[in-house]
Amino acid sequence: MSAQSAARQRGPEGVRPIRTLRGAAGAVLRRYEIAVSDYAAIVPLDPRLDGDGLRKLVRLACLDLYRVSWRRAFLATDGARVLCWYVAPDAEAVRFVLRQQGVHAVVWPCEVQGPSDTGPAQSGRELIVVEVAREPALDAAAMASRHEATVATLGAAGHRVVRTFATRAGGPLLCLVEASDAVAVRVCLTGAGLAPGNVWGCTALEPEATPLFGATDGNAPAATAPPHPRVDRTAPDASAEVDAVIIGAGLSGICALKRLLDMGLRVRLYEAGRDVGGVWHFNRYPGARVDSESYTYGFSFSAEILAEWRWQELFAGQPEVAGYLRFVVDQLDLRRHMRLSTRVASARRDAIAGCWTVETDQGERVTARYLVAATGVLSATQLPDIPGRDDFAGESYHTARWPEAGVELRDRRVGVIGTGASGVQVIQTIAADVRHLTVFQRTPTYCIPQRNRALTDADRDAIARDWASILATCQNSYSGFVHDFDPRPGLAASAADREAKFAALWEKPGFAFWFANFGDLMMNAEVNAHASDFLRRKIRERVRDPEVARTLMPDHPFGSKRVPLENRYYEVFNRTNVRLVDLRATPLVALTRDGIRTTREEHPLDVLIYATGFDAGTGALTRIDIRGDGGLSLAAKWRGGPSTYLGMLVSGFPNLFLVNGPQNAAALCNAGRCIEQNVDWIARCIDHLRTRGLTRVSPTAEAEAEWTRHVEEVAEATVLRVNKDSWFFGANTPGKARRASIYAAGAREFREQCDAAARAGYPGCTME
Ligand code: NA7
Repeated sequence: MSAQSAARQRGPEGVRPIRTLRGAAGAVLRRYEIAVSDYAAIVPLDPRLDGDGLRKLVRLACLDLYRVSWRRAFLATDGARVLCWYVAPDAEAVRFVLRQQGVHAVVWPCEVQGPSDTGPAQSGRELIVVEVAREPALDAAAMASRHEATVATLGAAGHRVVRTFATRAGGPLLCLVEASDAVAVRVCLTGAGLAPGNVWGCTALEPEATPLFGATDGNAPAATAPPHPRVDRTAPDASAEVDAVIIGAGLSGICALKRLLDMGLRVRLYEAGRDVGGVWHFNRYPGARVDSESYTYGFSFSAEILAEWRWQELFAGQPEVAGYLRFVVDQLDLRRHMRLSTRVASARRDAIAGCWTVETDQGERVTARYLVAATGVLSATQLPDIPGRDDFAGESYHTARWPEAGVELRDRRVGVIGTGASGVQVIQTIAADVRHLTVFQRTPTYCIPQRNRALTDADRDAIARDWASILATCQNSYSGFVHDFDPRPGLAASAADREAKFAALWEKPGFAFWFANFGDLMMNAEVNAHASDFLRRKIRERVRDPEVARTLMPDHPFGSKRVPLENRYYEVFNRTNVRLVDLRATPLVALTRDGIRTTREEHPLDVLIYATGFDAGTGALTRIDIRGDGGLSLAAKWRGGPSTYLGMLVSGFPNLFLVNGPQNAAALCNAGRCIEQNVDWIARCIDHLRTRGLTRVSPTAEAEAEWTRHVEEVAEATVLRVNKDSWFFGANTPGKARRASIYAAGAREFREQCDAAARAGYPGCTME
């Protein structure tokens, strides 16, 4: 290829194609300038895979590299398996997927070991060699000599090595050799049971009528565009005016974006994080894990996504959930509607123009008719204002702002403040690795066993087969989970039957003990007391020191605070390197240079972890300067506590929609299920306006007051009335007015109320 034609074909990322390859079926695969990081996937070959299917496979397996442009990709098959291999430009890591080994999207830091000639191939003899070594003991010198041997072997066969690189992290041995003429891929994957030097013929890809990996730049020929969608500032939504702005790219924002785009709206989404995922992007602390059965947590609106995503664990860890959300966004090609690393600073309603003006911390300004706040129930972090906080000389981290690079905790003295869901997960995960762990507990919580496990192919087949009924169960349950209350009242059962039921529920995974318990568990204090007593006995059985066990036992009604799911949490307190500090008995006085001082003593620490939660429900909204009609600020309006209509609309703030806002059923709900319900209602409301030529919806002050009263009334009818000392009532945030911010009647009742309002033509709202 001449320099001129190469320049002509340069894509928007400066990608330079090297050459075009033709496969056996006459297909074309464009190749791009060689870069440094590689990605490979080996999956069983499905005989039904045709050209489109293979392309989809490539795209699927690539998704974890969405942030980078693809430089090359190809497929090879030995007749039973398919190998997909991609080359991408980020040099810090080797990423690969080995689905057969149950390893998914592993990212290992790597070191460049060999020459680094990034120039385009001049002849047909160059190679790329990637080796990932299994042996953890392999040092740099041994790895280098392994490379030398590989390079020598290849050189003897007449190949010129362009570069090699390797990692010393654990994992199966992977050695990929790209043959210079691209007619074959040699695979040496001993960890996968393949013989070294297997040669698989390349599978041809179809000519690219549509780009192989997604969107192209309109100015460049399709084949030269980076073949995977990127955040593209020149994407079609670059105008200063759109129909809707969405704040947040967590589950809610992604769901809302998809739905509004499907309705034909021009939509712009802003996300403060540098990637999509919302809480799943930020909560990277060790042990972060979803408490919903994974397969019920994701979106249900796309049959393709349901069919293609394979959950690995019954309760997925943070990397898997974050990977799922990236997968969804890329599958749906949503990135070009997003601005990542961009925080919405303000949103002001212009009543005359009938629009919202949104300004970001990046200086962007856009107007939109609709503003959808998908900011999350639990996303605005809370750092307690402890005296001397800045004096501490060690490292401190909030669980929900965990560094992407991770934190070295091994052999260090670590303190954790907080024993809510996040604290429990981090404590049980790190206890065995740290030199000493001090757990600072203010209020003990009832934790129930999560009983996580890997999902098998048989599980996944059964889930796919029964999907319709699983979804129906979730839709019709109290909290959107696969569990639902037993309609029998707890006191109708004999003491022995009650005990037997508690014991059976205890053995079940997830929230069964909470949401499949007796139907009046949350209403009847006596039934609740029996369940609470059962759980306290479990703590006593599991914790050896009776005094420590007593400190871990809550005295509030079960379920009146969010119930953490645990994996051997209580056993942590039998370890000699773990100490539980009861902050009720010995309150926290100050942070010192060397650690934490309580009224009794000083606890020396190297690292302090704040698992101290969030300014729940309203925090993420009031931290943005949102001003409605007449310049009224949302923060000012909610000074006395949140008030909304159905947790989704706010009087005085026309066309502002809250997904899972305060006073919604969402806080106690399986997020994926309730988010879809919220988004569906919002979309239908917008559709209602548009089909009638209307432009504005706002709840009446009366309807809002009525909903607020109803939310309070429901809370008073449950065991929540006994314990308002939680984020359910804003009690965990100093200075915040206490008012119920969750709708305790449950997701099913909530949906029925929402649907009734929509069917009746939104009687609680004015529409113009
Ligand atoms: P939570 O559930 O709000 O837990 C926060 C914990 O931090 C809780 O144990 C608090 O004790 C404790 N805390 C907060 N401030 C302090 C101070 N100043 N001193 C001592 N202890 C303190 O947040 P999580 O992140 O664990 O979980 C939030 C949600 O994320 C969870 O519900 C899941 O849905 C996912 P307290 O109970 O207030 O006495």
